[in-house]
Amino acid sequence: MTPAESERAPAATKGDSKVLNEAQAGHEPIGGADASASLSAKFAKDSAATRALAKEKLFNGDSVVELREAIRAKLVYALGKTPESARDRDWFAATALALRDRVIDACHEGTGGKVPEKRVYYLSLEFLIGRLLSDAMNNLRLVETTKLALKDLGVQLSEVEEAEPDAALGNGGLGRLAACFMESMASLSIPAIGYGIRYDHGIFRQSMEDGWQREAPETWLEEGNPWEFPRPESTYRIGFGGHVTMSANGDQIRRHWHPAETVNAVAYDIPVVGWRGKHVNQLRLWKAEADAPVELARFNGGDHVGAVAGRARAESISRVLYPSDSSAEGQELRLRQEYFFTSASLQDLVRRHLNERGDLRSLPDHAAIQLNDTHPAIAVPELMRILMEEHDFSYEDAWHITTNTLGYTNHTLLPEALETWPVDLMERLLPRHMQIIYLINWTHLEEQARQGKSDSAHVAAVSLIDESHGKRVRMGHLAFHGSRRVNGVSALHSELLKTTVFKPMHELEPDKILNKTNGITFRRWLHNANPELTALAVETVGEEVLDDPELLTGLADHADDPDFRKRYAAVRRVRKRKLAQVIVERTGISVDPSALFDVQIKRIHEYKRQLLNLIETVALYQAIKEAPHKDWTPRVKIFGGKAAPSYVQAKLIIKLANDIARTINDDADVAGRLKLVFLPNYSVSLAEAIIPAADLSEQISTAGMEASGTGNMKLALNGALTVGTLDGANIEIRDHVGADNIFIFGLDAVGVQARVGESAYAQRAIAASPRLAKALDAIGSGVFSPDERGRFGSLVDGVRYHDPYLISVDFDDYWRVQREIDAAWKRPATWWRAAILNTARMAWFSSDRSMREYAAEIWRVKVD
Ligand code: 26W
Repeated sequence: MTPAESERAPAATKGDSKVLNEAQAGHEPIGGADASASLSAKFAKDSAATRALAKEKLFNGDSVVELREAIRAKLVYALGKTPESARDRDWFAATALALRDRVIDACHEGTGGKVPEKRVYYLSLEFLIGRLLSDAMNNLRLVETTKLALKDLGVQLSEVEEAEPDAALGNGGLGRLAACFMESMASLSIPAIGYGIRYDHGIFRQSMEDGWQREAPETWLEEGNPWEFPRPESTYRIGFGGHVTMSANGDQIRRHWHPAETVNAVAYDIPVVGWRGKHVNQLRLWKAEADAPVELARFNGGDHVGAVAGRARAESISRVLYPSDSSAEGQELRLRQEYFFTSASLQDLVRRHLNERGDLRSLPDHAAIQLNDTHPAIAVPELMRILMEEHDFSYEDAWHITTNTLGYTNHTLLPEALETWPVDLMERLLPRHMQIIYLINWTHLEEQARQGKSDSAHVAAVSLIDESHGKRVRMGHLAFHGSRRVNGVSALHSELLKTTVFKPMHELEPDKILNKTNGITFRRWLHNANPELTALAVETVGEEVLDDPELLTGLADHADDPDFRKRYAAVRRVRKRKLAQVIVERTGISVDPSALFDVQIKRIHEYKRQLLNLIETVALYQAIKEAPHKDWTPRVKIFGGKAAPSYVQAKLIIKLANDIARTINDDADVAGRLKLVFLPNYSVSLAEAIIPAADLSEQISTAGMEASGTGNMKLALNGALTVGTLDGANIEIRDHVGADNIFIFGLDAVGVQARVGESAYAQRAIAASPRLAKALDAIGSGVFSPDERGRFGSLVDGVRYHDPYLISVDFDDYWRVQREIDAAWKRPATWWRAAILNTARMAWFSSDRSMREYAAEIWRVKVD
């Protein structure tokens, strides 16, 4: 935002608290607290009206009775409970089962049993889908019907919704993206199957113990999962280890893999219903089961424990999600998970293709397999193995089929996140695959030699095997080479792929890398998460906005209407009150809903720079204490996110946030101006509560390091203004919402690259910034950790002496833009105008747009 948009800030004189209150009044709902309560009721009515307007399919008295009886029958006959004894969790299961029936009806109506021309197979080790009830109700247009049916049974829908555990089968961005894509493909009627793992335990539950992160196992399946269908008839054998033999048939040599160990992959399907129930896809998750649950001979021989040891080993494959989303830890169990789900998925889709079409030669015409990062990259040799070993294809034909069926999406450039597997581990666990990888690599390097490119530097750069520190398979190179198209997830990221990690590969095939900027599903992140804002949009631009987000643009015409601004601001106010309640319930901290809610929610990682935000918080705290009577803009800094359990520095950052919170929240000198809250156990459902209540969205990664970001899109769509670097999709968000409606600061990716080449940049930056030096001194000397003064020494020294994430270099500009934001908040008319323009101009970031682009340019699937 530029100061040019000047609108005079209400004059606030030092020490005049009455004036300060008036300045804030622009952020109050019309009429204050009472009016806000009645507004809440009005919105509830509005959204009912909106939904009725939007023609809920079965919205009439009969269908309420019908659904009520269906829910009652599920409770009694499927769950064996009585309405009197049922807990919310039972009502949830009964409601989910009743709705699942309707999803299945929609599925049968939609496809009519026809074999689709082409299917998308989305292979992902993570699907962070969250709760499914509101998605299902909304997409079936049964929200009001369900609410009334439950009311008749004496139950409140909101309580039932709260009783659903999150399906948290993912770490962060990559897993949530897969969930948004699944919803969008169903809504666009793109025939698709998502393939992943049915983890018993999703991402760990985070709690705080004296400000430190503690992890506890997550138990979403404890009481079963009413959405899923077990499909024991779709079970595949997955081999590990063993040896390879050869046989000759004329001049044809064939190889046969004899695994030492096999594990069964059993399918569980979760239906994914699209918008208005027109189409239903499946999410097929694999559970690992032992071949023989008990080794009988051992059991009968008296070794009762040893007899079930094999079972425990086999089943450990789908036991738990790896909680690291930024460093490849290289553990054997992880490789077993990757191969397990990839092999099961490929066997399943090959079998389906053969049933439907009879001949695997036509696989590329009828199947597009998308690899979500390199986690399923073993698909390249596995599909080759299936084709050559089980279906007698020649190497050349198998390669043609493979490379015309696979696509690969890259989600990170961080070197520590790029997967490589030691060759000796691969040889031990997947001996046949290692042979095939060598064969692919040999063919690949022969082709280079044929083109006269056999100098050792070139060969080392394009080889699928990295020999620089022991021999390791580069999974990124393997996925790149085995795919028809490779894509990055934002414009900047896709360009950086071409100039950094994949530069040598890109030069060989310059048309292979495409950009497909990420998106989010508006059904979940606007319609379901923010029904009040949705009601306002429907009322303003018409109910068609539910089908076509481009119509949100029409809101821009009202951005200068003071009345509309008030209504838009009142919606935010309702959500901020709700969030304030969540905050006090979960942390005991009470916050003022009229303060600016400044939100940073995402995984805790050094490159995302929560530490920059915390240092700025300390500097602000110090500035307020020095001039307590200045007209500071009241702020609540809200943080949420999990740290990988083994990531020491990230866990220390959480502790720092909590230590700062304890100090400043109790300090009367800053009361009413500054608070800090760390909300524990960030999750999809907590995000749904935070995002509609956010005024400011922190997207402050070191430029060049955040591949895209998708939280940035959710927050901007809901009208939070972004403070961000020119990184990932922030750049495209700026292009859409307009440079006047976003706060950009700091070095860009080129600037970062130049600066890291210099020496002592951190020392110089700190010497030039007394404010930064003072904040670092406070943290480093134990002002926030009097019980252990040296606790944060390593964090502070990291910034002072090394600072690979350039916190020191970007600090002053960050401080500058934050003060600009303080000033902008005092001009409510301008603030709300910018917020409205954000909502109005974010339509392009719908994952429907992303999916249409993938369909047209990568998968070659028709979308009506
Ligand atoms: C092997 C360990 C590991 C696990 C997961 C390394 C890296 C990952 C993911 C690729 C990390 C991830 O989630 N990346 C995020 O993907 C989002 C969706 O494209 C982007 O929006 C985020 O910017 C990116 O960090």
